[in-house]
Amino acid sequence: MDIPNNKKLHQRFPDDFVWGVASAAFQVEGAAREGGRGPSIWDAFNYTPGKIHLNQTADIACDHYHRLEEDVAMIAALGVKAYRFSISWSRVLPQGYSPKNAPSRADKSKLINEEGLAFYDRLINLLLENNIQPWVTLFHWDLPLALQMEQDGLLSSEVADYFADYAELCFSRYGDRVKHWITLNEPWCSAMLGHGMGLKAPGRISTEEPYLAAHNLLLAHGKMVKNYRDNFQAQQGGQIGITNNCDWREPKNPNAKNDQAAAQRALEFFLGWFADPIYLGDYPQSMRERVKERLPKFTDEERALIFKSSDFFGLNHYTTRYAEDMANIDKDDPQSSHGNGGISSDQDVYLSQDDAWEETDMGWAVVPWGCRKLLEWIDQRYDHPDIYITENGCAIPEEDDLAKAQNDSRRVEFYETYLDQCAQAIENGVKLKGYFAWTLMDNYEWEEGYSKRFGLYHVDFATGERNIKNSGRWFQALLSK
Ligand code: GBH
Repeated sequence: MDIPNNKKLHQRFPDDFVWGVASAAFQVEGAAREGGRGPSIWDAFNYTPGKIHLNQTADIACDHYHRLEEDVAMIAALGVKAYRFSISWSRVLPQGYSPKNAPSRADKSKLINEEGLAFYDRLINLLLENNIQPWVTLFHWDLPLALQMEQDGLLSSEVADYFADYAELCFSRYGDRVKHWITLNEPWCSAMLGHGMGLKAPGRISTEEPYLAAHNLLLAHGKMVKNYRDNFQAQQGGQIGITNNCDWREPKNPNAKNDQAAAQRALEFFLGWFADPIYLGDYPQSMRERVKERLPKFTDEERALIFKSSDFFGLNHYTTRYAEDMANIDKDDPQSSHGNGGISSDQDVYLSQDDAWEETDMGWAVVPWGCRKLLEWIDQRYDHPDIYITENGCAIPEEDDLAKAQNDSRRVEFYETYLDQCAQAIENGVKLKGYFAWTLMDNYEWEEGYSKRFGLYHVDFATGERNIKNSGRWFQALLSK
């Protein structure tokens, strides 16, 4: 293909801008029952019939566990200087517990899995040898199954302490080399999709549990950060933050006051839910008013733990929808409860898409300007934080045909237009400091199994063979300027 001339685009980003690619342990590693790894809630969800496309499992996934050298060489070939990956908690602590907190019934001799720890040592060292900075996510949804079964998972008031002890093990083993930590990936998904809508592990459906799970995740984040700041940061000199996800909400009728309010409310229920306690000290007022007693309250101690607990603002962004006030909508219309991205009766927001917007293979609309508007909203609401886009990308239908998959011009266009809007945001004063493409290679797309491909590299899941797509070449060209 003709690689478009992207020199001008690259010049619009500062020299120290962090360019990276991202992945997550459960989606790429495979080796589910090798090297002493224990199961996570996602292994159990995989094996529950009907939860995953064609009941596909992540037992092998990209077999990254056995292809480490090859995969790091692929990252290096892109020209990126940062790689965001996650650690599988149950690979390093197979029972979930660490020696600090294990109940007496646990098998103490097998709490720490040195073989699992050694895998990430190899990965980190390989990256550094290739001049690539590791950006480590501590939790990308794969809670050790033992903590779900024995401790009520994210609904347990004690789960935050387990997070903190697991994180401490990672800081102490890797913090000499890892200078960028992300505590949680998209707690909104664990709370809403995992405990509200039943779409992700642990598959629960409730109008109360999402708020409790979210509260405990915020406490877990706060405790992990406190531990790092108190015991490691001064000596190791790294940064620690959280990654939240948010899709933009645009008022359906930009001149209607109640649509403007609906869009604002939808953003507060989505991103403000997690970012307000960290940057402003409490849940958004709109949530406190509407969710009432189902929304936990912070004690003074909890508030202090969470307030200002992120050194940077991690953002995953994929799409945009229109928002309008539920009062506008015919509630008898079965469509009216569709796609609210939250508990609709709490938000009273109706979401929709424009017929003119192109959709990706996930059904998510491609709306580059929504990315800029979201960056500007964050910049204003949270007083100009350093923002890193830790995920952005798209799935397009590629089936298994290699030639077809490699010619992914729609993905090239996606990156080109979204990055153009990122550059505009920077030109408008937003402190956007980095951008990670999702994702390095086609992988296990959670409940969609292997049916949705987001990679810059194509993966043949029958053979494990990887091949670069044109979008990968486009990044090479962009970064070689
Ligand atoms: C991320 O989650 C995950 O971190 C990653 O593991 C995953 O592979 C990747 O995205 C691709 O799915 O505006 O109502 O249409 C994505 C979280 C939440 C993003 C829902 C899209 C659509 C809501 N997603 N959102 S809507």
